[in-house]
Amino acid sequence: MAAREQWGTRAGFIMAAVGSAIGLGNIWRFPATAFENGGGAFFVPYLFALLTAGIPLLIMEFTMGHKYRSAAPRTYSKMNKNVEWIGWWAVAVAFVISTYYPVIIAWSLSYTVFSFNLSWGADTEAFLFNDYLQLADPGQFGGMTIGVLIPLILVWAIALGILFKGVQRGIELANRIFIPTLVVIFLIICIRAVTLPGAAEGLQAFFEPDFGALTQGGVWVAAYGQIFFSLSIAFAIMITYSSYLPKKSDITNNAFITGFSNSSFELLAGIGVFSALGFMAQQLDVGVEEVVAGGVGLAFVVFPQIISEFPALSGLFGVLFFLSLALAGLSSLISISETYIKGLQEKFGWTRGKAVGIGGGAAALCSLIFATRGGLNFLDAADYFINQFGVALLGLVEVVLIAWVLRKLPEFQQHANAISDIRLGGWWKVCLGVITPIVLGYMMIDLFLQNILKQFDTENGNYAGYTDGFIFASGWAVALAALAAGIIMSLIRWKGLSK
Ligand code: LEU
Repeated sequence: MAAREQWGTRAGFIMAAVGSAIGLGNIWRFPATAFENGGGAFFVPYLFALLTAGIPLLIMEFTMGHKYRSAAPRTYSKMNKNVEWIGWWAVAVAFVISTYYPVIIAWSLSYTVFSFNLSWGADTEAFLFNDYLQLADPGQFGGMTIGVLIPLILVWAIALGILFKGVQRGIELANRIFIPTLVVIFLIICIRAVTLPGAAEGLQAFFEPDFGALTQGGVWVAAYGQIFFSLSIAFAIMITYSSYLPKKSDITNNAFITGFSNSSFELLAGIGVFSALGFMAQQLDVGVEEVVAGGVGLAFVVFPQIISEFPALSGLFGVLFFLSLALAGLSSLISISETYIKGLQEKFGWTRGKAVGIGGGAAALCSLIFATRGGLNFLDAADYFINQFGVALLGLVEVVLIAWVLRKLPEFQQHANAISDIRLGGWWKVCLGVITPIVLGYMMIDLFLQNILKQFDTENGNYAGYTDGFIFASGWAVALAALAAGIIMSLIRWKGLSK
């Protein structure tokens, strides 16, 4: 058996981990989530979630990867062979994310091209939904959208090409190029954005605290959801990446660097986005809250509008913005796919090439669903359900299992302390063993109740107003399928490395 692949340098590992963390979540998810959840007051639950759950979990996953030197399924099975299914469940959740995530990167590539002559015109909403996505009704496929399909193929070709090259010559090298480029581009965007007329009003809307929001459970749920998704924790990624760390590596310090870099970028994105929104609001002579929109709407409806209004060099600004979205997304997509590529390699003894071909090929094939005319609706439902009942639920299962069932925290603490600059104290165990399970446990009960009760609530209805049938087929079924796939994979015999 060939020696395990390893990162070439410490900086290479950090770039890759930061590259995974910084993604679409930072640029189009964070600013809108913060604004919807109390603006400046969101920082309180956000920082609380970062410090008590995000960074402690990141340290834990880095320790697991480093200690067991395996992708998630084998890591879990080495802890206890009865829990291998949790590792596969995490991998299956990553697989689902990797089927819709590249579609958003594909849109970004298209919009990079559209930026050259601002081809979205005056009505950017109609352009996105009617001209570009040609959106069909929820539940309908309505045939492929060629405009999405072509960049999607390109995204997969780049990602799988890099993954095929392996850890050092593929993932590490790509991130060493992507991440510094991304930071430079994004700084240019932010500097331009904060110097636009109206930027101050935008920033005020972003930072103005609404402390009443702190008493709402939903704000805390949003903060935890954002931290988990954004730090790529709880779904196999960071375990896989840290399994390539050389024996002599720092764990705790690397986790702090990764966590703080990600949050700094998130803050930067918030500043850039809200400055631009302030500018837009001033142009239209309305309040900032009237131009803000969540998710897809923010990046692909509001931003094109802002870009068109730019005093000068609109096209260039558009190219930079959408290119940064694509770059941030690509380095994250690579990390999501590496979870199943390495998992399959270890389980079946496949070469990297075979695992990239089969695993990556399967994900690419499934992603075609989201390139159909009904794609956006499927994407929206899958994203919501897999994040709540995949990522957040897995986070809870993971901490409860490790802290209380297997009681591994003292052993992990020793392992990390033996090789790290920063020593972990009792606070780390309190965060993972007490605070995180309580907050996440409460959140999950509330979420289940809300989503189940919604099926009977004729007034407020389902998530985003979708029908029961659609929510079941595109939401619940996807989240359940990931769990089922995890269990089935764990029942198959190991043909590669021993478990
Ligand atoms: N952390 C990434 C982001 O913020 C997402 C993850 C699924 C790789 O976009």
